[in-house]
Amino acid sequence: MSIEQAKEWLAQAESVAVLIGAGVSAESGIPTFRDSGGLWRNFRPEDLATPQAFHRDPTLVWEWYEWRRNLVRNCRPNPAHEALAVLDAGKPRFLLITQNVDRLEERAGAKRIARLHGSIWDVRCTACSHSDIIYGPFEELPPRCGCGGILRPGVVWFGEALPRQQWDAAYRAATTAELFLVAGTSAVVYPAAGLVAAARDSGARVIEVNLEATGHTLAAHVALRGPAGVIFRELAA
Ligand code: BV8
Ligand code: ZN
Repeated sequence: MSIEQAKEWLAQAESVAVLIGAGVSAESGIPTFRDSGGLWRNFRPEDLATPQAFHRDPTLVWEWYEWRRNLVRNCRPNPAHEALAVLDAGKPRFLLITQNVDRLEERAGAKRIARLHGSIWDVRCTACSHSDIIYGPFEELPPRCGCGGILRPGVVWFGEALPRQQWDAAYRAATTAELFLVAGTSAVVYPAAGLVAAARDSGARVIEVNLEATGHTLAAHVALRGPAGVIFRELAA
């Protein structure tokens, strides 16, 4: 089984679902969560990406997110994002299911996206229902709402439910697609990681794109080893 087999399946498929993680944004210069070096000052996401951490120290959590926002703001979509946008434009049924919060998929032109873990540009007030999209750097951390309440990042933290509509669309696509691609994700975080087995159990052909073997590799029919930007460019060629 190789890239040729993957290209053939991709050409044949009328319905394609793709699950991506931080590895797909790595070639844009955004560090992943669990690769060597971790994302930030050796904190684990499980320690910072939680409502408890935010409640305990909103400034520390915001320093992490502001650091990432400044990084992402200066990054560009890479060939993997661009190839996924081409795939989206060319398939009758397609859904790009992302765990990433950088919105680089959208900047590359992808249209049919299910955003499972929110967006690093979204903010939500912890006191009133105000929510907003703010791209610029904040004057002060933690940023405040007009009502005086503290704003939180509009992302899904550990222990928080995924946005219902996004999850339902992702689950429906994963369990009805002929072809399911899973790329740049370490298969650690649920329920997103569960989509791979759900797709496989529903009869989809499963292709994994990753630098190394992961918990998804056994469920994949084809495992393509290498950087997502290189492999997706080849697949879309
Ligand atoms: C939920 C926030 C229920 C946004 C993230 C005990 C207590 C509480 C919960 C749990 C528990 N045990 C399990 C859980 C469930 C928990 C979970 O899964 N925990 C894990 C750690 C065990 N999940 C949750 O809590 C979820 N919510 O279950 O709610 C519920 C239901 C109803 C009502 C209330 C509650 C919420 C999960 C979302 C957490 N938020 N982030 C942000 O700041 O970004 S998760 C975080 O990890 C990011 O979103 C990231 O996307 C995600 C997954 O990481 P990956 O994307 O896979 O990145 P990683 O670095 O791990 O891997 C990179 C991969 O890329 C590697 O494989 C590498 O080889 C590869 N790679 C690198 N470079 C390249 C490459 N591949 C190709 N090319 C390259 N160039
Ligand atoms: Zn408010």
